Amino acid sequence: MENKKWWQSSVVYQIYPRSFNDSNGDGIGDIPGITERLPYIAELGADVIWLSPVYASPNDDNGYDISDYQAIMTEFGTMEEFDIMLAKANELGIKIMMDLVVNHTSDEHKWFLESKSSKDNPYRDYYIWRDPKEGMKGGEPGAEPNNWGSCFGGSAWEYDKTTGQYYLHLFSKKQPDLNWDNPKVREEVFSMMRWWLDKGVGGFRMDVISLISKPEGLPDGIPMGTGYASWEGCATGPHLHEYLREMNEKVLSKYDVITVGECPGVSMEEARQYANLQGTELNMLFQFEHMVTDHDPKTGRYGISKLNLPRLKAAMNNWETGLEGYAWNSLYWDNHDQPRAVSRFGNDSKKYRELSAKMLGTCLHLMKGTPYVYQGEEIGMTNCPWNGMDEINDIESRNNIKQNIEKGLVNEKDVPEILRLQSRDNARTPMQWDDSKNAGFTTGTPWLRINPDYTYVNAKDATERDDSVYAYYKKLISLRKSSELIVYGDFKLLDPDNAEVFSYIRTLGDERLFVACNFTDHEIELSMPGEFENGVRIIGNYENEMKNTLRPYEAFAIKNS
Ligand code: TEU
Ligand code: CA
Repeated sequence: MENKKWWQSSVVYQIYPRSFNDSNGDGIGDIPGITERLPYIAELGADVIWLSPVYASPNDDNGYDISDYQAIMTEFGTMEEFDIMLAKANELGIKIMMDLVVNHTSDEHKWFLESKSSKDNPYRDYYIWRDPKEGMKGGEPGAEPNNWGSCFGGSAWEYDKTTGQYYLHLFSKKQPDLNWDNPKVREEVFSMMRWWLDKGVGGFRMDVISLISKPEGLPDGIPMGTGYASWEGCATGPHLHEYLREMNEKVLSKYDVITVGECPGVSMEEARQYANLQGTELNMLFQFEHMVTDHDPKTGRYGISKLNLPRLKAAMNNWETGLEGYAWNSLYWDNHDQPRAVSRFGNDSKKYRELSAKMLGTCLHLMKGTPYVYQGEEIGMTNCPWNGMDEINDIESRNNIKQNIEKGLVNEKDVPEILRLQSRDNARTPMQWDDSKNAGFTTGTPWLRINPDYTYVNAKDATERDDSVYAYYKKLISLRKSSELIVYGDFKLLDPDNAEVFSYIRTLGDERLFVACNFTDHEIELSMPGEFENGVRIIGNYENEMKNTLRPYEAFAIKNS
């Protein structure tokens, strides 16, 4: 492997600040609360923290709508408290990777307040404004400039009476898209990035970076069941790689940082450019193919989803092999936008929760790429048993389920089940620290419901037991640090059509690793490749080793010598 990079053998831990740890009893997680828990993350063995946005924001999308990139959200604390947290993390050998949200700003950002004030304001072209459709009156249905839909439901265009034009918002109408074709916008972003890097942050996760260049002329897309064209259709416009190369040349190449681009809708061809090994754009990317393998095509995410293991394996295999030799991959089961891994891909019953969480950790962490651990995944946190929409905060769940009901794609009676399966709030229930009131997250009233299983799913219990999911994740993470085979070995999927077992082989020189994971609650006969018969088991989630069978949710890895 030519020019090895530190972030290729790193493990990243993601914090969603609002739900991580509340230090002042207002029911909302904050930066001093993060500082308190840094030793817990260091103990796990993570090298980097991906910090979801902490910037000033009106919280229409919980911080992904930024009103000042160089100020801290009041609820989260002060810039001084951020500096203390940063210094403490760096002292512990943990880099802070900031969340760079520059496809859009908040509509309360000063740039947008200026831009919307008049057509000839110097900031007008910081955003994307268009006239109503030819011959139609602004604001009337169908007058939008094209048929693009917002990720959060409805049209991606909002009519502004003051100037008689529409502005583009691929997310909420309080998140107007920046116009990256404007060099002034690019310079503003680059100087803000330098400001954070000069403070000593360790890199950036780049929010929906695949959307920053839009298709020429903003043409209509292919309408979905909702009547709108998918917002993802904007991915990879004509200037995208030009802008990322410019960002790399002017900013990133001057620092030794980790960067990961969030790229919904990305093709393999494009991905190989985004995360190319020559380092001219970003280090790695988040693709989404494995995140849609359980979706019902009729409803999209917000319907009754169901695990389809062969599809999941094919998606993971596609990216493990498709990037090989061209680009670097990220590895993740969940994040702040996705349901909890153990509920979605494993089994969150009392009997199998820990076993299947360890199986999922084995399956993911022994693949090729940089693994990401989402807060709570390391203790096997589960989806929340929501009763209904009134408990839900997330704008995406609320708007998309409402839209699916209006379009007759789902029934009202299915809403609780859909929420339990797919709401982003499953990942946003407060971190469960111990079995005391409010799971030790806050002494106040938590901003979002706490999962009732906190009495037995919590970090205190997990860090006290050596057979916990946390202890197992620690082993997986330290294995990666001691093995070039795990970091750099190539990946070969075995038995692709098998709907119960996910097995694969890693190879580096004459070193080989066989990984087998049972995704079911029953015992399965396993035909082990001969070369591993006398191999050495390097990790497994059952105490004793059995060679030719996989017990319920059993996972193990065997080295060939
Ligand atoms: O996510 C964009 C995005 O693709 C996600 O919304 C995800 O694909 C979707 O939830 C799937 O249903 C980023 C942030 O991670 C997300 O939290 C923000 O809401 C969004 O961008 C807008 O900034
Ligand atoms: Ca707080």
